[in-house]
Amino acid sequence: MAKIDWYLDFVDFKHKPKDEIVCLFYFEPHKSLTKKEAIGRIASESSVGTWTTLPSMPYERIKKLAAKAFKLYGNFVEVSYPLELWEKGSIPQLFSGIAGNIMGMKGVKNLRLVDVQFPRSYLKYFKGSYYGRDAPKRIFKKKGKKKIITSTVIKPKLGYTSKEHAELALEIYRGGIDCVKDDENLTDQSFNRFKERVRRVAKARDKAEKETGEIKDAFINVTAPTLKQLEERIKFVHDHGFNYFMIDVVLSGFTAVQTACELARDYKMAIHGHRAMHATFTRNKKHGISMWALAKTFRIMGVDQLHVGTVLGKLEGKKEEVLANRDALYAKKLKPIKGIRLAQDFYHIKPSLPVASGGLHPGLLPKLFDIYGIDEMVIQVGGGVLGHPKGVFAGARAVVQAIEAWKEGIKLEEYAKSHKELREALKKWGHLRPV
Ligand code: CAP
Ligand code: MG
Repeated sequence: MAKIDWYLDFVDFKHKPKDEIVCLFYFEPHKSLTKKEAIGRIASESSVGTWTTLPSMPYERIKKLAAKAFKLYGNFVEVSYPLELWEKGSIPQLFSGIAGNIMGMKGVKNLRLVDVQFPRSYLKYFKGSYYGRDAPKRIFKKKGKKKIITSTVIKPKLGYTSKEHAELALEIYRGGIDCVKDDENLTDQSFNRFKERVRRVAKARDKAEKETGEIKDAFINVTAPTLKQLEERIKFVHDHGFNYFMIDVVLSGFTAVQTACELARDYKMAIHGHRAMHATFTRNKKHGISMWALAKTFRIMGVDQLHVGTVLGKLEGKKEEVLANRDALYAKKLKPIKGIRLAQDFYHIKPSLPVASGGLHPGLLPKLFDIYGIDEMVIQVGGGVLGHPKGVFAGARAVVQAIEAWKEGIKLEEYAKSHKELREALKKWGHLRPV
């Protein structure tokens, strides 16, 4: 009987990828399939194939474009993709293949895109971020080894008027925090109009800079319903003197993020990437996309800093995952870790900064910094500042004091003896790990 499918033509254990994109997948085959039949389907459906043979197609030419499942170990498969498959510089088109239809294929019970290895000839179409890991130095003029950018999101998430928002921002700035941040769901609501908020926070920033002599900025959320409005919002933030803007990168989608990255480079701005909705497909360890594959992708697009977890805070993310996320953003070169990541050289793509946020408060900061173990990063402490028993200014002071203690290698409890705001924070939260 004539063959009805050609899936096994996409399996070649002798193949040695050269100058190709390689993806690492975790997979579980449909109960009626062998692993080989399943990986043939993954490679086929993510490149040129379909469910049946196509007698009229130019087989030899199409075969050259076909992906190849070339390495299989346990439930992991490595698949290589000829570069001609991919539109130069287009992340949406890349993911239409490597995380498109295959995620819904019957041939696999579960499928997770664990990592993507980009060759130099693919990376050359990406510029990476404008500031990346240099932001603490270039924007905030921070010196010395441990350069931590501090930020506070105004809480509750929504409900303040832009006037109240800016008044809180001023207190947070005065307390010593570098940046105030919009929450991921604050954009342009009736009670807090985007433009009004930008104008007022800019005034608060200028006032605080004059009073403190410190450089202040803000992660204002430019997430918008259309690219046109996104562009207008970025320009408006830029025109009010901010170095940053924030965008919900997953909710906005790859095209919007690539557009924002281009604008950020044009305006010489840094992008704060919030990852809300990522857990829809990163949390399940058997199905979806790993956060570090996503983080790596946002880095090459040009996101300067991205939320990637705290281990200690209120949102999920085990230590080895958060460290894999950190490395995907911050490392220059990565060695492979079986079942976690492939080797990766980032060449000209600047390191980006991890953002640790979610359930943080002063009592957790030294341990957080020890877990991350790097000299530059961003922390965001929202409830852990706004919830301080002595108010917002004291909350900001307590965060600054906890960082000072860490830098000087002094235990928080010791440092708190001579720093009342930290003492009050420890009295309320201690070293609580919120759930
Ligand atoms: C944190 C936060 C951030 C989360 C996002 C919130 O506030 O503003 O959105 O950190 O999660 O809305 O929960 P708190 P992640 O500081 O008050 O917890 O950083 O994991 O993407
Ligand atoms: Mg938030």
